[in-house]
Amino acid sequence: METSKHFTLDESFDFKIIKDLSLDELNTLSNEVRELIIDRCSEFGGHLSSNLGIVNLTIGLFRSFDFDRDKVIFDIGHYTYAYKILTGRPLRNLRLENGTDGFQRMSESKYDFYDAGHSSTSISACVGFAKARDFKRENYHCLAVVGDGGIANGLCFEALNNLIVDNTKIIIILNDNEMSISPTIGGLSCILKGIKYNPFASYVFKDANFEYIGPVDGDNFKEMAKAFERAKKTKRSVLVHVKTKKGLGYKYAMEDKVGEFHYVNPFEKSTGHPKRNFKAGLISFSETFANLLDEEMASNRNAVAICPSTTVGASLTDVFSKYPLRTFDCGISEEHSAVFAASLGVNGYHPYLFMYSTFLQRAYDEIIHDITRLNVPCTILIDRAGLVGADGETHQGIYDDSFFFSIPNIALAMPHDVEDAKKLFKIAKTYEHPFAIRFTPNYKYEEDDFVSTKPIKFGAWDVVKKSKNKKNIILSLGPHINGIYRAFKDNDEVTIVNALFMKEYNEEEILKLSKYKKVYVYDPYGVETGFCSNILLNLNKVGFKGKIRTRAIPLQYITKGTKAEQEKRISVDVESFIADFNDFINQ
Ligand SMILES: Cc1ncc(C[n+]2csc(CCOP(=O)(O)OP(=O)(O)O)c2C)c(N)n1
Repeated sequence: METSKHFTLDESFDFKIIKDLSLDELNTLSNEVRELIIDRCSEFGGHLSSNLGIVNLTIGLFRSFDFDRDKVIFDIGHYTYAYKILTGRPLRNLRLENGTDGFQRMSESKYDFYDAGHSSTSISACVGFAKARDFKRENYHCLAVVGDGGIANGLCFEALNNLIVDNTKIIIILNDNEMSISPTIGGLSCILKGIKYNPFASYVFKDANFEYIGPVDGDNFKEMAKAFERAKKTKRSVLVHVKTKKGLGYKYAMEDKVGEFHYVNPFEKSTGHPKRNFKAGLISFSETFANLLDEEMASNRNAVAICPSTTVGASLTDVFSKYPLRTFDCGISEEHSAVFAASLGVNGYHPYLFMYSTFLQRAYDEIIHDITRLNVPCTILIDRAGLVGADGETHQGIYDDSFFFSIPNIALAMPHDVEDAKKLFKIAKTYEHPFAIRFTPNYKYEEDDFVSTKPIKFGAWDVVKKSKNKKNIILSLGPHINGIYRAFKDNDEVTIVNALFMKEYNEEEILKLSKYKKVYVYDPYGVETGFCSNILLNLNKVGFKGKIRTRAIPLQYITKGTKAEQEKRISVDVESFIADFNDFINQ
């Protein structure tokens, strides 16, 4: 296994050797694990900084625990690269269809004890593991490793609240690198910083009826071993506070104070710059909405913006630093952010609430109970709608439209290009009720794309191309409209309609649709219980007599791959649609 302090980090690596390594050897192992992480991320992309920061802590865990018996659950699961490497998964084809997953996956290894992707579930899951252990009268340690960003989310507080009155013992390892995606925000991070300077602050944890150990230097193997051995012996649950450095070992990641190396696309190791120009030919909806927000903030003192923890990915860093008093990154806090937005709406402000589709799921109740029930002006900008590619099943942005269809008072729209986006945003600014706009992060621009020159009216669909008769109609939405347009622009028996308004569209749109003999509804951005089902329902209501076919994302969890692969796998790509549509109209 080991040849003169060089480790073979492949499927044959046996983590049991870690317990016998000298301090020098541990440092060599840690450098080599970091090198492999940098190599793989530079080739495939991934969560670089968090993974570099946690390597020594992970090695420290292997020295003190035995994961053939003990169970560890990593919060979010995005910083498990070192853990994967040390359990014989050297990140081959990282995040590709047949490669290593970017998160912990029970289906991938017996050492991944739980699945995650969304933040702050680790302590709750760990309490469940510990309860099951106690029920079965078994004897092993249950650990939750959680970041200083993740632990500030309400879900962790619910778990801690439960734990305080429970005699189940778990070990919480707080991986404190003072960063979430960007620098950690909020009161808890001040308390954590305070512990470093003022040991009395640690009583915040002690008072909560579990032990507190720390702060421990996460680069010091001896200190970690001492702390972990102590944690193993405590009777009560215990929190070990470990200080780590995000980006450790890679110059550009260490210098990053904004969060740009938290998640990277493939990059040149020597410069830290993206390998291919990922933006070539791509138009960013995220940047478009960030610029529209900037203009609105400048002209309207009542505009406020909220984005829980994803400001970098949503291209909001500049506008948030330009208007610090009216913009809020509240940390990982989707539920709080939604209620915060609703209450600003009640008080006469117009909140712009930016969330990724997948994380908006956390705010489902607050959207019903607060934003839409109170029916306040609130624009929800839903980024990363549709299939997301490499992040896989925990991050797909395909459920939001389906859940909006069961909620009153909220309009939902989707632009197919930047011009649509601008027109929809203009409507949202003066709309007095909740209005959600969902969009893919970007789309590929082609010279012969369809561009609408007409103004948009609230609730109206956009006719992309009209046929000479009422035989066939395609109702679709989002950037794939361009591919449909290219395929059928010269077919005078096909009408194409861009359903800009997916919800709260005018009744007359359904009446017009029902006049056609064959209707095909194609929604490659949402599950089949969303827009497609809604059109079926409404056509039924008006007594539609023709034929109808639908194509949307089936109700399955869609695992990682590139977006194109995922679309093909479930047959929602434009080519599959075109073939099926031709079959439909030729029957
Ligand atoms: C509910 C939810 N909201 C947002 C995210 C996006 N996200 C992924 S990693 C991350 C930062 C986590 O910070 P921390 O827990 O401190 O870990 P670090 O990456 O700094 O090591 C965020 C916000 C998420 N995964 N889940």
